[in-house]
Parts: sequence; C-alpha cells; structure tokens
Amino acid sequence: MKIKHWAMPVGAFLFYGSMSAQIVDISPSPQKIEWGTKAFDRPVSFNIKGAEAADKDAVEALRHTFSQGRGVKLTIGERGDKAVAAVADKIPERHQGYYLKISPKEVIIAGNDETGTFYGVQTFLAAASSPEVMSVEIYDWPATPGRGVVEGFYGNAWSYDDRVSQFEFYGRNKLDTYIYGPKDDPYHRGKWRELYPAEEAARMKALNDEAKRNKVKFVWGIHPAGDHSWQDDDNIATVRKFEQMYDLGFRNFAIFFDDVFGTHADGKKHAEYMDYIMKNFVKKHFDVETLLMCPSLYNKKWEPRFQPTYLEDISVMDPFIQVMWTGNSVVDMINVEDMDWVNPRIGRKAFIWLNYPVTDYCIDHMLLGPFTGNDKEVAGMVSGFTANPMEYAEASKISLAGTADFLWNPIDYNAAEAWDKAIVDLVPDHAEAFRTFCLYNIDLGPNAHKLRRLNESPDLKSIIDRYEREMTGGYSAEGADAIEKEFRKIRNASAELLEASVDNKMLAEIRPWLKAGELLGRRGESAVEMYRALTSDDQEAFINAFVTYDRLTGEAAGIASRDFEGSIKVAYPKVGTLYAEPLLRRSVAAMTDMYKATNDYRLDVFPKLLLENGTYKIKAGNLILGNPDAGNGTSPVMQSMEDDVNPDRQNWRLVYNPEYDGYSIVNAKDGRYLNDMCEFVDGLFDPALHTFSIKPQDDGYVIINRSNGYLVYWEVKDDKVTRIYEPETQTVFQLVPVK
Ligand code: LOG
Repeated sequence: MKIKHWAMPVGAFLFYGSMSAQIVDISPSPQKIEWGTKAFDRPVSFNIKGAEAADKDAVEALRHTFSQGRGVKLTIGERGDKAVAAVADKIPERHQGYYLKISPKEVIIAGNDETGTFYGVQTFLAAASSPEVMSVEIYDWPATPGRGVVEGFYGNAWSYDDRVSQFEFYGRNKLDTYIYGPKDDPYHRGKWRELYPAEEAARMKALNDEAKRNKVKFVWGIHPAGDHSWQDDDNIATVRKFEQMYDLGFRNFAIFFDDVFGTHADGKKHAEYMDYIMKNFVKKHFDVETLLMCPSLYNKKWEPRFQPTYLEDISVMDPFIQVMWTGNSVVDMINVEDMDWVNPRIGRKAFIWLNYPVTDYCIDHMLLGPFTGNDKEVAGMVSGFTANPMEYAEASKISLAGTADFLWNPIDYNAAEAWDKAIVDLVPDHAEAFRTFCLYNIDLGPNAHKLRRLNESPDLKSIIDRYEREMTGGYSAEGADAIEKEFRKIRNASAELLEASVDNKMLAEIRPWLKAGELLGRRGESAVEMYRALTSDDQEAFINAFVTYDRLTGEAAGIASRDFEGSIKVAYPKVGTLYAEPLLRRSVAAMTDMYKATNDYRLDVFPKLLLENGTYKIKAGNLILGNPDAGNGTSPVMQSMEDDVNPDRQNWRLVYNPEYDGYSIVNAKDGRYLNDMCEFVDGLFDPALHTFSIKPQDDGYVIINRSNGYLVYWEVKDDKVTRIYEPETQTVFQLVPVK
C-alpha cells in the first residue's frame, strides 16, 4: 500500500502516529513507498557492506554524509552484486530503478543499475535527514526516460560555478540529462568550427566530470546551422570538434538547426549531414551514447514556414538519432496530441525541448511559479524531456525542481506541493518570505509567444476583486487596510530577502527583482495613503503621498540587472505585472484625476500629459493617415487628399492609458485599434501591442511601440506605415487636433 504523500517540504518533518519519529516528504515522489515505525536516531554510523562492487559515486555520496563505523548494517549494490543478491527479486526491473529499505536492524540500497543505486542513496539521504529516522520500504523508478535541462537560451550563458551547482541539484533531484547549447557561447554557435583552447577545454572536461559524479549525462551540443556550407570541409570540421570533445571524455552529442531559415533549413541536407556524423564519428567509436538533433522545424506551428517535406526528410535518419521538439508552438506546454502528431512524422519518439522557464523573450520577468500544464501521459511518448531555463541559473531551480518531480512520477505529481517543497529546499531559512516573493513573479506579461500564467498574486487579486468596485464609489476603510496589508507583505518579504541575499547565491542572483519587489510594496503603501488622504480631504497628505509614490516609481524604473563585465543582455526587472502593477497605475491615475478636479493645492507636482486625450489627424509631410475601407481592410493608408465627405475616416482618437503608460490609437469611423505594425486589430485588444509611446521630436512626434521587450518604430513607406526596428529612419508625424 502506498501512503499518501504529505504536503510537507523536503527537510521538514511530520510527527507520525503516537511515536515521535518523523517521516520526510521525498522529492521526486517515489513510485511506491510505505513508512513504518521509528528505525533509529541520528547521529548514526553505518557498517557498509558491498561498497567495493557498488557504484562508486553512490558510495561516495553516502560516505560524504555518514560516517562509517560499527553502527547499523548498510548493504549497497546493484543487480548482479553479491551483496544484494538476497533482495534481487525486490529490485524493480526498470532503468534507473532501485529498492530501498530502512529498518531498525539494517538499511538496504539496491539499484537495478548504477544510476539506480545512486538514486537509492539520494532517497536514503532525504529519508534519513530527520533526527529520528523512520523505517520505510521504497520501490522506485522514473516514468520518463531522459529528464533534465537544455541550456539553450539566448543571452548570458551560465558560468562554470552555475553549472557545477546545477549538476549537484540534478543529482539530488534525479535529473539525468544536461544538454549544452547556450546560443551566445562562441564555441557552441558563432565559432563552432574552432576547437576549445587548452584552458577552456580543461574547464569543459572538469564540468563533464562533475556531471558524471552526479549521474548526469552531459550532452555537448554544436550549432553549425547558420553558416554550414553543406560541403565536406564543414562536415570534417564538425567531426574534428566532436573528436576534441570525445578526447575530453564526452560521450553524448547534439547538433542544433534551430532558428535558421531558407537554404540553411533544408531537411535533406540536415539528414545527410546527421548520417555523415553517424558514419564518421558515432560508429567509429563503440561508446558514443547519444546523438541528438534539434531540427529547424521544431514545432508544429512553424510547419508552413519550411519545405513541406522537412519532417519526412529527416525521418529517414538513422534511428539512433533523437529529434528534439518544442511542441505545438515555440513556447507551449506538451500535450498528448502534440506527441501523436509529431512522433509518426519523425519516425521515432520526439525528445522534448520545453521552452519554460526560459525568459530570453521576456527578460524583465522572473519566472518563479509552479511547474504546470504538461499532460502526465507524455512521459511514455517521449525519448527524453528537457526544460530550457532562465539565464538566471539558481532561480531556475524553482521551476526545475517541479520539472524533476513531474517527469519522475507524473501520476502523483502535485504542482503546488512540488513548488512548496522546492521553496523550502532552496531557501530554507526564509521560506515564507520567499514564497510571498515568488507569488509576485509568476506571469510572463504580454509576450510574443503568448504564454501567460494567470495565477500571480492570488491574495491581492481576490482582494482587488472584492473591494475595488466599491472603492471607486466611495471610501472603504476595510478595502484600504486589506490592500495595504498585501503591499506591506511583499515589501517586508522583499526586504527580508534582500538582507539575506548577502550570503545566499540564489537571492543574490535575483537582487534587482527583490529591489523591485520592495519598491512595489512601498509604492502600494503610498497609493493607499493617497486614497485615505483623498477621502479625508487632506490635500497636503495626498500630495506628500503622491510625491513619494512618484519618486519610488522613478526609482523602480531605474533598476537594471546584469551589469557584470561581458554581460550581453540587461534586464529591467518587473514584478507583479499581472495585478499589482496595473492596479497601482490605474488607481493612482484615477485618484490624481479626482484630486485635480476638486483641488488646486500643488497641482504642479503632477506630470503633464504631452498630448491631451482627443481626436487628431496623423500627418507626415503632405500625406494624411486614413481608413478608406472603414470596417474592412487590414491597415490604414497614407493619402494625399483630405477626405471631406467622410472626415472621420482620417480622424484618430488618441487615449492615454495610465496602466500601460501609453496611448491607444483608434479610428474614429469604425473604432478599430491599430497595432504595433500599424494594422487594424481584429482580435482582442492587447494593451501591450496596441498602446504606443508618443514622443516629441523635431517639430512633430514619433510613434513607438515597446510590446515584446524591444522597441519598434513607425515609418512611412510609399502609402503605408510599417514597423521598423531601428529608430534612424522613423517618421516624424504631425498630430493635429481636430476641433
Ligand atoms: C530557440 C531557443 C530560445 C527559445 C525561447 C528553440 C528550439 N530555439 O524561437 O534558443 O531560447 O526559442 O526564446 C527559440 O526553442 N527560438
């Protein structure tokens, strides 16, 4: 019988029955576990049997924690070893499976293979981490074949220390795969043909050794697709590089063809190249374990962009080669239907490259939410499953702990519990504060890939839902108190973590977000003060609170991350963007308007709107932006004549949206919004894509959209307005108010 898992974190203990012994919640959750009564107390020493024949990394991990002595008998080994022969029929006949028994008189750790023994030790170390160790019997194995991480993002690659820390974490969490593919590492992509210089090579070797100690398969990847000539010399260059890695001890390899198009994305060429590597590298050695490829067409949505036969062309590759796949689109969770679609097309089980929690396309956000959204049946339909993380290695562990738990035992996976466990495991001394902080760092904000997480700051959301409507009607002291309490909570939590960040690697890494969290809380408190002052008619208090709010908002806007030497990407941390930030912007704007309508004390402190809300003609030179097919047509056109018959077709309503600090642009005739590309919006209004910064320049205005983390500008080209990425040639428009 399997005892239900308790919602208790790793390292926290539960009183069990009438005895004061403690059971521990083990992560990832074992397949079958049965707790008994108390076995023994710590400290304890073990009389280890079988160590000579057992997996040496497993034995080392054991000896690292426990001293050897005349204490409790501990037998360790894997199937076939004499030491564990007596329990041979109890060992699950599964890849990486193990049997673990703790009883008052002995401990048995018996793996089905070496990794199984190592994982048995990991579970034993967790189960025996409480002062009083419980008897337990565990039968365990992973549901998913290859579990881990693909370091495959654009931006600052992980450091040596980051990776060492990851491998230790993977070992503990039973993740067995790490794929090396940082896009901006020169030896992976830019200078893929060049061999590692001696010093770099030594570091790579050391990393691989570290991975091995933790039973992590280090898959070394190369990205030649951008400029491969498809000629022999580049094939030879690839083998030469692989041979260097082979000599350093690498046995697992990958070739990436992602994010290349046109002639670089030729399926036939890719398949020929892969088969060349099979023949001239893999088959020349007896012990190469893995050859992975990431195709150019790596998600279903992109099918129309490539040759119609791309997947068929690569499906004929040697079956040894595994093929990566991100799912239904670039950034998406993985469902059964996705696998049903792709597997027959590539003639093998796809190897998942999950683009989560990667943030290279929404870098201002920190993704610290629970790991959710993948179908549990997927485990049996893949040849591996790796997650692409954030460039923030330590912070990625929150999500990756969930990934590990999910992949090991999807049936028993509980995202909320796994998340709680990870928080306690990673920040044990400040778990409560960190949990609060994580709750404000879950959603990705509006982004190009349209993945959202709507479970951010649930407490604040329910308070907003409950009070906001009644608060706009009048004063709700209760509502103000409740909202203030939430803002104080995120402020205090962030402040506590900031202090703790001095000697905590993860907290140090996310320090800019902690600062943003603290400021968010303080701004919230100021906004509540404004509200109280407004309703008690205290002008001075209102102005003081506004000035504080405004100053803190400016401070928050100035926070930047990653200013270390060699950094290639800077983030401007955003926290609480789903509810907290919009609430502040919305309510401060509304309160300011109310104040201005009835008071005249110190109106000078409020920033002036550059352009009043209203109706405008949008002109460039002697052309005028119009909507001749009002109601139809995908985009407006620049016209040379004023429309006297139907002037509204050339009239545009500009409305400032304080929540997004930008203007929306709507045609006065048919009410359709314009988007970043200066096209009419048919679907839902997306405030990020459909609001604009309008800035004075020369004797007019430039129109800028900053939807997806990068800026786009408007430029008149022939009779259309188009979106460009560099400001040099952007158009200066005249915005002429219509009376
Ligand atoms: C890249 C990846 C990047 C991710 C998210 C794959 C296979 N390739 O759109 O390097 O981190 O999306 O931005 C990708 O996903 N391309």
